[in-house]
Amino acid sequence: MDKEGFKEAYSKKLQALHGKSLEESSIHDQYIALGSLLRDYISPNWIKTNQQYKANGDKQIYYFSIEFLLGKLLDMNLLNLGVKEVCQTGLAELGIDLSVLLQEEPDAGLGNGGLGRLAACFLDSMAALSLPGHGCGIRYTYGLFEQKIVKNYQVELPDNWLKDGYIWEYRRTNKAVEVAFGGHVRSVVKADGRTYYFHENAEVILAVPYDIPMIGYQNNTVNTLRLWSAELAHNDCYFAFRNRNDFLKAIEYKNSVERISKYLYPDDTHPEGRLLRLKQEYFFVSAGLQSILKRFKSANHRIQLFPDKIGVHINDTHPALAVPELMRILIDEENLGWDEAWQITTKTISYTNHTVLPEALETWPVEMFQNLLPRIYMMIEEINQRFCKELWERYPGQWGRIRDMAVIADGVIHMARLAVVGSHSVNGVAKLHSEILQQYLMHNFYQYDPAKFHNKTNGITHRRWLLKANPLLTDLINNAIGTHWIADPKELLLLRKYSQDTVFKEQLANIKLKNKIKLVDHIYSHYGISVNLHSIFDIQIKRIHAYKRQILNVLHIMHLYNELKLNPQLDMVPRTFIFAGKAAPGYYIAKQTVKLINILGSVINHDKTIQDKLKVVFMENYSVSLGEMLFPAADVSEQISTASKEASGTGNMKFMMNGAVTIGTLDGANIEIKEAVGPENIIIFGLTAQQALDYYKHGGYNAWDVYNEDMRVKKVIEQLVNGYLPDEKEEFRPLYDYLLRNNDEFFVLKDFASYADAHRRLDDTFRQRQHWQSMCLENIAHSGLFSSDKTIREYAAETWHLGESTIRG
Ligand code: T68
Repeated sequence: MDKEGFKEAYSKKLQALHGKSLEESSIHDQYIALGSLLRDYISPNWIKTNQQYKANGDKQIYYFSIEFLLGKLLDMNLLNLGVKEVCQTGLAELGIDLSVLLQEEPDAGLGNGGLGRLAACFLDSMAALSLPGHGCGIRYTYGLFEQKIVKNYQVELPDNWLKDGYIWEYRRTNKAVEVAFGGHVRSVVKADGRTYYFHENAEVILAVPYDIPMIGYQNNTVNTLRLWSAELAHNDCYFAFRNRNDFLKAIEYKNSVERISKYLYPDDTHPEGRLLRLKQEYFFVSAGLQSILKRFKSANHRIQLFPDKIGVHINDTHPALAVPELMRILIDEENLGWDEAWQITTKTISYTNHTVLPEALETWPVEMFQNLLPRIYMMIEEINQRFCKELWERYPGQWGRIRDMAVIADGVIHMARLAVVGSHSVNGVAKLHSEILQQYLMHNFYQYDPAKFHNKTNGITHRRWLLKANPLLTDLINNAIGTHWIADPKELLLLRKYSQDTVFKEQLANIKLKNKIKLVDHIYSHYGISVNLHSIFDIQIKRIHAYKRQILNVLHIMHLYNELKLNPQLDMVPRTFIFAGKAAPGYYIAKQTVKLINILGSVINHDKTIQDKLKVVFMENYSVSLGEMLFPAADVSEQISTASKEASGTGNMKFMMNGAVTIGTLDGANIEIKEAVGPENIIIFGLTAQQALDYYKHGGYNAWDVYNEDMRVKKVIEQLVNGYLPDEKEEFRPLYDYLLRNNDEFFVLKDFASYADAHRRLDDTFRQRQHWQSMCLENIAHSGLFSSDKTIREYAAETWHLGESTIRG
C-alpha cells in the first residue's frame, strides 16, 4: 500500500459506498470508507491464517470470556498493519484529519473492567506472537452503561454502541448453531445395553456468530474473536403465533429470545443470580463448543486427538459450563463413554480465577438450574458423584472436607469448584493472589492436587497502552534505544542507561507535560474546571468498589483541604486528584462514593482561598478510550486496595508503562511492580496481606479506636455527617455507618495514617525533580515485564502447550 495507491482506493471506496464525492461526504462517511478499505485489506491474510492453521493441523486455543472490553480498533489496526503513516498522510492530502475520523468509532465496551480488558489484551498478544488463539464471547446489543453525572449523582444510560453499525464485524449466518433450553430428558436403554439420553420439548434458539478480525503486529496473522448473538430459530412457534394472529405474543417471544444477548450485566463483584445470566452463560459456551467441534470434525481427526488440537480456556467461572457441555457433546453426540469423555474434557479445559472476594463466587440454585438445563444438570450431578467418591476414598470419614469440596452442596452448584474439578490447570493472576488461592480459598483442592495450581501474572499489551496511547513517549524511546523493544518489551530496560542523563530526563518530563496539556484542555472543555498544569496529577481510575478504597483517597483529600483551610500558606506541591470509574447501578455505597467525590470537587474547586493548591476532578464515563488519555498524563498512580483483595490489577501496569509513580499497598501485582522497580521507585503504605488476613481471622479490628485516637480521622469522618458538605445532612450517613458502625471491613481508617504519611513522602520526592524523573524512567524501563506478551508466552508454554504458527506474507 503506497500513498498514491491509498488515495485512489480511498476516494473510490468513498464514492462506491456512499454515492458521494469527497466534498459532499460527512465525517461519518469518511470513517466508514476508511474502515471498509481496511476490511478489504485485512481479508486476504485472515483467509490465509485460517487456511494455514487448518492445513498444518495447528493446535488452536479458544479463550472463552463473557466479556471482551475492546475499546476502539481502527487506530490499533492501522498500527498493527503498519499502514498508519501512509493513511494519515494520504488522508491529509485529501483534506481529511485522521484523528477526527478515529473519534467516530464507538468504544466496544463489552466488559466491566479488568477481566474484560485482560481478555482483549490477550487476544492482541496472541495475534502478535503468531499464536493460533481466538476469542469466544457474547455480542451484546448494549455494552456497559454510559455514565453521566447529574447533580453529582451517577445516572446510567444505555450504551447503544451498534446504532450506526460496526465496521469490524462479519455476520456468519451459515455458521449459526442451535442452543437448547428447558424441556426434559428421556432415557432409553438400547440393545447394546447402553443408556441413551434424548433432550425433548426443549426451547431451541439460534446462535449467530459475528466474527471480528484480531490483527497481529506486522506479522500477517489475523485471528478471530467470535461473538454470538441470540436469534429466533426458524420453524419455531413464532410463526405459529403469527398464524393465529397472536402478534403480541409473537413479539414478546422474539424479545425473550433476543434478550439473551441484549445486555451486559453491569456488576463486576456480585454474581448475577438471575435466570437470564445463566442463559447467557450456557448460550455462548454451548454455541462456542459446537462450532469448535464442527471445525475439528471437518479435519477428520480422531476424537481422541481433541486435546492435542484444541484448548479451551475459561476466563473466570462464567464459562465453566464448558465442562458439562463438552461432556454432553462427547457422550450424547459422539457416543463416547464417561471415562474417555472425562479425560478429553479435563485435558482440554484450563481455568483462571480472578477474585477471592467470597461474595463474588458464582453459585446457582439447583432447582433453577435443573429446569433450565436438565441434561447439563445430569452431567454436573454425575461429575459431583464421581468426584465425591474419589474424595471419600482419599479422605474416608472426612465429611466436612468433602462437603467443602463438593460441586453440588447446600442446594447450589459451586461454579469455581466445577471449574477446578473439570480442568487440568488452575491459575491466579498475580503471585500473591495465586498464593492466597492455594493457601486459603482453594486450599483443599490444592492439597488434593497441587500440580494443577500455578501462577500467571497478568499483563497489558504495550502496543495499545504505549505505542497507541502515548506516541510521543514511543518516539522518544525509539530514538533512544531503537525499535526492537516493540518485539521484545524487556528491552525497555536499555532505557536505564539514561538514568543519569539530565537532557533525556527533561525530554521525558516534557512529554509528560504535553500529555498533561491535552488532558487539561479536555477537562476544561468538558467540565469547565481549570487545572494547574504544574500540579501533581494524581489519578485513581477503576471500578468504584469498597475494597478498591476510593474512600480512603477521598478522606485524605478532605484532610488535605482541612489543613489548607487552617493554613492557606501550607507548603505543599499543588495537587490535582482525578477520578474516573463506574459504580454498579445497584451498589449503594459505590454510588454514594461517586457523589461524595463530585460534591467535594464542587466545594474545593470553587474555593479561592486555597490558591489553586487543590483540585478534584471526576471524569464521566470511564472507558478504554478515556484511559488512553489518562494513563499518559499521570504523575501518580493510586493503587490502594486493601491488601489481599485485589487479585492483580492491570491499571497499575498501564500507569507504570507511561512513567507514573505508584502509591500503593502490597497487594496484587503491586508487589511484583515493587520487586521490578525496587522499593525506592514506588511508594508503599498500609497493612500487608498477612496482617489483613490475620485481622480477618479474628473478626477484624475496632474502627472506633482509630477514630478516637487520630484527630484527623475523627474530623473528616464527622464532616461526612455534620452538615459540612453542602447537601442534605444525612446524605452520607450510610457511608459514615459503613466505616464506623459496620467496623470498616476494608481497613480504611486503619490505613489512613500510613497513607497520609506516604503522601507526604510523595510530596517531598516530587520536589526533587531529578530524582522524580529517575523514578519515572525506572518505571518505564521495567514495565516490559508486564507486557501481556510475556504472560501469553507463559500460558502458551506451560498451560496450553501451544506452538507458534507464522503466517507467510
Ligand atoms: C479483575 N476482576 C480483578 N471482574 O478484580 C483484578 N467479575 O484484580 C484483575 O486484575 C482483573 O480481574 C484481571 O485479572 C474483574 O474485573 C469482573 O469484571 C467481573 C465481571 C463479571 C462478573 C464478575
